[in-house]
Parts: sequence; structure tokens; C-alpha cells
Amino acid sequence: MRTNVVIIGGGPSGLLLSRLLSIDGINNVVLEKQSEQHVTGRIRAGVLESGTIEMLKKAGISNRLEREGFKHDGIQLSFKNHGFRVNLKKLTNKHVTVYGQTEVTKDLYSIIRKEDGEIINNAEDVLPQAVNTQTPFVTFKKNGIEKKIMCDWIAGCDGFHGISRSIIPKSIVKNYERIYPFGWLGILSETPPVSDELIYANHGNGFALASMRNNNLSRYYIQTPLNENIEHWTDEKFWDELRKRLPTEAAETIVTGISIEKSIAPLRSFVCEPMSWKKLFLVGDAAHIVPPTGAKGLNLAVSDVYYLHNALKNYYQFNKNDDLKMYSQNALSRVWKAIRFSWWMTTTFHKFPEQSSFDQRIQDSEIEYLENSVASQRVLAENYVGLPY
Ligand code: RFL
Ligand code: PHB
Repeated sequence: MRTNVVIIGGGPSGLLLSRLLSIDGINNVVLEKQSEQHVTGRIRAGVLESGTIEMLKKAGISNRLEREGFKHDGIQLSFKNHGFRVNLKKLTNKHVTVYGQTEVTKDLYSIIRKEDGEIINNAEDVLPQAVNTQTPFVTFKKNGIEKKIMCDWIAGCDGFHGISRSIIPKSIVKNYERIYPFGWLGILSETPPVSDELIYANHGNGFALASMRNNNLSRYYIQTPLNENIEHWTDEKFWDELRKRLPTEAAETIVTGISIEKSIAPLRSFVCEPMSWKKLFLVGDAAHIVPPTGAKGLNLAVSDVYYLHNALKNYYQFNKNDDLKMYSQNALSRVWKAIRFSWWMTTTFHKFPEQSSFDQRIQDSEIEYLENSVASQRVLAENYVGLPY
């Protein structure tokens, strides 16, 4: 079997790349380790930048997004139970859209299936090979049978734990990493969100985030120590702790209920440089991870797809490979800015175990400055709504 581009990983980045390439008549096959049901059942990101919305429109999946997505013109920040608003619209003339990654993935699966794109689910032992030759290929097993796909290029869209990144020789790669000394305990509950806008709260007990998926589906997170045992967190204990950390007005009006999903995620910043080697390109979480505090992970995966799709299009339509050569550099320039912003949001809104009284005062004044300075709010707003591609 032969195709133009083999895409390893059928998460949001792999699916979006596949769809955009197919629209331009560039043949591709997506190899996904998990079942479709597994991929479309994962609860992950919730906030989309306007650049992401544009890309999803290009992919032809904006109908449901426009009907069911919620436009947010601002976010609420909170410090020691006192809330204040950052007006994203006024500061940047842009907004963000709340629409779950789960829904984005379902929409992409459905349009790719409808338009006869090729996604192979439950692909085992996927392995990119001969990546440094003119004849790269990918091998995998399906139902126990060995398969091989010859191709021109391989897109590694297989997330942080995927195989693709490990193909780049150690002598070429440099990894940059920060692991944060805490995690996020998240729940999903069929209750009306406590606020029309997201609330990011810094509290003496730790960070809290009030988010949502729709009018009767709330997503809440609290910072917990690393290696926290989820069994220790009954719904009641979670709600009590969340109430303590949110701004007073929100805590007083929150509607609680049973959690329909509960999980703990570690927080990490990670960048792999370069993001390409010979015939292989890394995209999204395969190349970089941000802590979720800035709501950037999915959006960064989409901006990588933007650069790679354009570069492949120029190659196939105009026989130009300059943009393919520049892919890593172009993508990384935007990646590092999002890494910085996500690190800053995390550092400003979380309690660190080793935080000294000096560090605490710095954090206090950072947030006080944010509340009272339009310039400071604009920096946050410009990054939160998403930097240009
Ligand atoms: P994914 O989504 O991890 O998809 C990779 C896919 O590759 C498959 N795979 C393989 N397939 C074949 N062979 C192999 N050897 C394979 N190894 C892996 C996997 O099964 C999977 O289907 O990466 P992608 O596409 O780059 O997308 C990245 C995003 O999923 C991620 O950045 C976001 O979810 C991060 N994130 C958020 N991002 C935002 O932009 N806004 C948010 O509000 C936001 N909130 C979040 C988040 C991530 C969170 N968690 C759980 C880490 C909130 C949370 C709690
Ligand atoms: C979410 O709704 O899951 C979410 C929203 C904003 C973030 C992180 C996660 O910064």
C-alpha cells in the first residue's frame, strides 16, 4: 500500500491534518492505536482560540460548533476569594469559544468517515521506518496481521506517549522540561455552571478552576498534591474544597451534584527540538506539553497543523519544499510563547510546596497588579485569546 502522508495518531491534531490534506487532494492514512469510541470518549480541553475556530471551519466542521459553542468575551480571576474580570473582547477585540475537545474529535471523525478518508483504528505496534531515506514507510499490525504503508512523509501526531518522537536520534534532539509539584483533580457534573465565564482562582489552599461544557454540564478542577489518591476524594469532599477556593459570590451559589467523571492529571511543560527530522514531522502533544492552566494544548496542536498543512500543500501543489524545511522553526516560535504563557499562568495561580514568604509576596503583587493595570491585563488577554499564526 502507498500514500502521500502517513499520520500516526488519530487525536485532534492527526484528524485535523488528515481532513485538511484530503480537502487539497493529498492522500493520507491515519493510524490510531485506540478504538474510535475510546478517542471520542476522552474528556480533555474546553477552550478554543479564534485561530482554532478558523481551522475547524476550513475543515468543514463549523456547523455544530457555531450552534453549540459558547462565545466568551471575558474570564474571571480570583485571589483570596475576591473575584475580578478580564475583558478579553475589549482588550483584544477577540473572544474564546467553549466547545469540548471531545466534540471536536467526534465532528472530525464523522466528516472524515463521511468523505471516505482513511482512519485505521486499533492499529498495533505502529513504527515509522527509513525516515532518513527517500522511501520512508510505516509498519503496524491490524487484527494480528503485519501491514506496511509506503509514503513520502510521516506526521507524528501520537501525543506525548507516542512512538514518533523517539525516532529522532538522541544526538539531534534536545528536550526542555519542567514538572510541576502538583496535579489537577477534575470532575464533570451535570449541573449548571457556577458562572457564565471561566473562573481561575488563586487561594491559600491552592488553585481552582470553574469551567463548563454547556448550560447543564460543568467542569471543575482543584490543585492537589502530586500522587494524590483519587479514592480519597469523595464528591462531597471535592465540592467542599472547591467552595473554599472560589470567589465568595460563586461559592455561595454553586450547584453541586454527582460527578460523572473524575480524574487526576499531572502538570508538565515540555518541548522537543527540533520538531522534524528528515521525512518525519512532530505535531501537537507529540512535540510539546503545556500545563492546562493557559488552555493552550489543543490550540497549539492546531497551530502546528496550520504550519504543516500549508507546507505540505506548497510541496504537492507548487513543488516547493521551503516551508517543510522551516516547519520546526515556524511552529516552535509560536510554541515557546504558549509555553511561557502557560508557565506564567501556572506559576501565578498555584501554591508551590516550597513557596517562601518572599515568593508569596511576589505572587500577591503580581495578581494585585493584574487587577489594577490595563497593560498587565492586556498581556494576559492577548495570550489567552491566542497569538497570531
Ligand atoms: P492526543 O490528543 O494525545 O492524541 C494522540 C493520539 O495518538 C494515539 N497514539 C498512537 N497511535 C498510534 N500508534 C501509537 N504508537 C500511538 N501512541 C498514541 C493516541 O491514542 C491518541 O489518540 O494529541 P494531539 O492530537 O496532539 O492533541 C493534543 C490535545 O489533546 C491536548 O493538548 C489537550 O487536550 C490539552 N488540554 C487543553 N488544551 C487546550 O487547548 N485547552 C484546554 O482547555 C485544555 N484543557 C487539556 C486540558 C488536557 C488535559 N489533560 C487531561 C492532559 C485539560 C486537561 C485536564
Ligand atoms: C476545561 O474546561 O477543561 C479547561 C478550561 C480551561 C483551562 C483548562 C481546562 O485552562
